[in-house]
Amino acid sequence: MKDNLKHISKLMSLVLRHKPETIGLKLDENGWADTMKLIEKMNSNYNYGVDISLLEEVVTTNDKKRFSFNDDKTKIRANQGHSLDIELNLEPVTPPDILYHGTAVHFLDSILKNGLQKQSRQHVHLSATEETAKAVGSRHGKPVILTIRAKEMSAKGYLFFLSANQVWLTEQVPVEYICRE
Ligand code: HQG
Repeated sequence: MKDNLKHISKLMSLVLRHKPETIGLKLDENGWADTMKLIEKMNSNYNYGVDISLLEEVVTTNDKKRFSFNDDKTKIRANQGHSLDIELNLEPVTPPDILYHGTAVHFLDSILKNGLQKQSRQHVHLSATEETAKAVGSRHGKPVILTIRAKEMSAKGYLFFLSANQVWLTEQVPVEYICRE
């Protein structure tokens, strides 16, 4: 991704997931920002020269498809990863038998004692592939991939959601459903 697009994307992750107040932006209860307001507030705080076509480029070229517009592009939001208390309004979906969670070795003791907790985010994030899980885990240190018996969890009543960018989300994963590869 071009440098400028990367800066814009990072700023959007910050304001659309965690701290809209950094640029004086407000999100609605479903995490949507007014597209024009976002452009105006980014430009009044940073010199990235954002306009609608740059924003469209970020949305379509973003490596993890982190953001979506609504149908008429008047609103924009992050697809997942929020620490803000917003309601994404996703429908529960039955997961595949197995999902993966990538983490770092230094978290293992705690995870195998307490299960996977959502920490500062709104959900625990799970991946459909080991490859993605490894990349997620590597962000925190030496990666380790955990196998989650998702279908069994779902049969016991735990809810799973699939974000618009194909990240699996759930409230927590108790220890008994976690295997170390
Ligand atoms: C760990 C990125 C100790 C958990 C990625 C993780 C993802 C525990 C860390 C998205 C624990 C939280 C989310 C416990 C969980 N004890 N550690 N009981 N339970 N943990 O960043 O899943 O690039 O909040 O294993 O691709 O790493 O931002 O979650 O290591 O989809 O778009 O606590 O962020 O996407 O870290 O990553 P995070 P995550 P973006």
